[in-house]
Amino acid sequence: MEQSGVSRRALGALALGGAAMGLSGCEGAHDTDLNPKSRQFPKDFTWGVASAAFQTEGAQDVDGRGPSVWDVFEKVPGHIKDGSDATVATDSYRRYQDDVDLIAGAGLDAYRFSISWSRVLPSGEGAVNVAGLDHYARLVEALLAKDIEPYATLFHWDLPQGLQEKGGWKDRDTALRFADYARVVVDRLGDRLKNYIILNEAAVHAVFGHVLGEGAPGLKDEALLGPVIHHMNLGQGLAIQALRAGRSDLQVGTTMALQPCRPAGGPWAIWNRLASDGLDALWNKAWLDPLFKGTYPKDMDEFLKGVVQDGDLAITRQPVDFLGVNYYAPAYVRLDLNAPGKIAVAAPPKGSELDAFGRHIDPSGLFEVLDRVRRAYASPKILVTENGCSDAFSNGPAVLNDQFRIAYLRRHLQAVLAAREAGCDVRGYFEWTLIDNFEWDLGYTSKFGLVAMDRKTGVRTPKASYAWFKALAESGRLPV
Ligand code: IFM
Repeated sequence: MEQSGVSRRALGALALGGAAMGLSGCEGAHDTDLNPKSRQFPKDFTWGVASAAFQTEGAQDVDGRGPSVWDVFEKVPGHIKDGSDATVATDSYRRYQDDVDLIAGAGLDAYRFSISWSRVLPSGEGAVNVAGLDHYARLVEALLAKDIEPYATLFHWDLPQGLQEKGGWKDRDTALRFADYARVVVDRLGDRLKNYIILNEAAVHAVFGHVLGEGAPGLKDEALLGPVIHHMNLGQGLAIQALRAGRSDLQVGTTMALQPCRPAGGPWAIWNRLASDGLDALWNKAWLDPLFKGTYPKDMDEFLKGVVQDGDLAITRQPVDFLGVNYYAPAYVRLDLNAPGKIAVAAPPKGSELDAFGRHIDPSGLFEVLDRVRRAYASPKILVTENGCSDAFSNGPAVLNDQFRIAYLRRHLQAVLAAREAGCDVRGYFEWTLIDNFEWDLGYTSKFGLVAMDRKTGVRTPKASYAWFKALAESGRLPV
């Protein structure tokens, strides 16, 4: 996948069926930057950084944690680009206080981390592992002690392997087990942990884990798509209900990887539009519509045949306190009759500015998804729960004077300001990520952090972007 340049990271997009994917250029790069009238964020705007358990914690066999699908996937030769694994990662299970000190040192208001389901319930269901929950209680307390608001994601792709072996998200039962897990978390932590993000980028887990085989559980079966999508949506609805039943004082939301889907131009533009609409349905609407409207887009009918039961859509439709939006780049799409779903990835327009992954750097795409959510879903409160960029792939040390990252963040934050001026209710921004960590199938070759880490010693070194982000969070003023 990596050589063909059509992986998630290469284009920030997807195709159904890797083998059939190819590249074709989109016509005409356009102006990507936005010019907000004001460069000042409001005083109560939330500034944070985001992370995920599997990418940071390490300590996989410590204190009774059970294996997740990613523990199994990372051990298969060839799955991880540099042959590495996440057994140590940023060692954050042990060094969480160092992380908290860095977050406090940057003057940030919030930390988004994820809870490892298999630390809490080692086989995904049944007996609770108190030692696992204790870790998150310690982390939450350490954050609160420094006036940092914890935001916990309940599912960031690390399904307990025990549940995968029973069918995983393909099966309805996993949705019910997910709600049980949410209940366990809120019972133990709900008195201190007030902000919950139910799912992280469920589209990525559904497509890359179940159709393209590039992420755990490593399956390549297009028929799984409908059941996995629906059971994740159902599990999300049930988990929201479980949290709300547990306590009435929580802020509950969910995070989606929203991407504008843009058709490749040229003589096939009309057909490419069909493919890009198909991708939009699958990638964006199949998650937004069930949550906000209790419906699925028409294009999902084929995939969902026989999956949705009576009453399910009343469960998927839940009031949320905020929507988390993760944005990196738009997706360019073309029709390919040989590709499953007839959807294939196209290259960004000629002349586009590309990031280290070859993805189009396009802050206007962030404006576009924020404004779309405002218009189509009754303007919910929004948190940008991830945005950021990587160094060029390398096994070597991180770039400490990371001016390219500062420019990327500045330009995307201009888009956030412009979206606010257009009426989008964006209340916060979480940069991805605090420390260079285990970037899934890319191992440690891809570095997104504001802070570098020496993997031999664990020593953390802030980059130029850390100081830049600190100045921004403290003043709320975006430099030109
Ligand atoms: O590292 C990932 C994260 O886990 C989910 N969103 C995208 C990030 C960068 O690829």
